[in-house]
Amino acid sequence: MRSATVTRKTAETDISVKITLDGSGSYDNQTGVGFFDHMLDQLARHSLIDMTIRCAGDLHIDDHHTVEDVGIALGQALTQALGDKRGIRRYGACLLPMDDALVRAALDLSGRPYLVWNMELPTPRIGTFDTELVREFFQAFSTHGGITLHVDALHGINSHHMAEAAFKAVARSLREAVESDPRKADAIPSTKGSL
Ligand SMILES: [Mn+2]
Repeated sequence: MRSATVTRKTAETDISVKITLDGSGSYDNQTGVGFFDHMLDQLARHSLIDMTIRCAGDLHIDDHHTVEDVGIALGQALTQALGDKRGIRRYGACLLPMDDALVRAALDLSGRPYLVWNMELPTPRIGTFDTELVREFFQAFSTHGGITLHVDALHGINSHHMAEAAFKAVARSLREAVESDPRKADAIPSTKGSL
């Protein structure tokens, strides 16, 4: 089983992340930020990566450190669980509709972090959640997961739907990319010989 546990403690957040790549999409995510938990649950459910996340963050300031630092720790856990990336498909992409929202994600587990983010959420907040933090999460996750990640909103009028479609699109892409490729199960998927 490819899995990882990461703990990360700073003056701003105290986090533990446990993931299993070859899971069934079970989840138990508690960060103290309700909407963010809802998004992390989507990420687990639709990637089929089992995910248990706890974060005690400085929410008396705002949600920023909690969301960003969970992205960092989750990216670190992904890097750790993937190991040398032998036998994985490496690439994943998904075009995901959710009512009015249509979001495209494409990713490469290249070890080269790069985020292209083309999604403007129409409202500054979803409930009490600052919509800027959706990008912040994926910036941290792609940086520490070594992911080249493109996210494009092709359509959308509702911020909740658009954010959720983004998490689901990345989840489905991730599912594809981390899965083993039975035609090349023993090889690292790069002509360089390493990723
Ligand atoms: Mn929802």
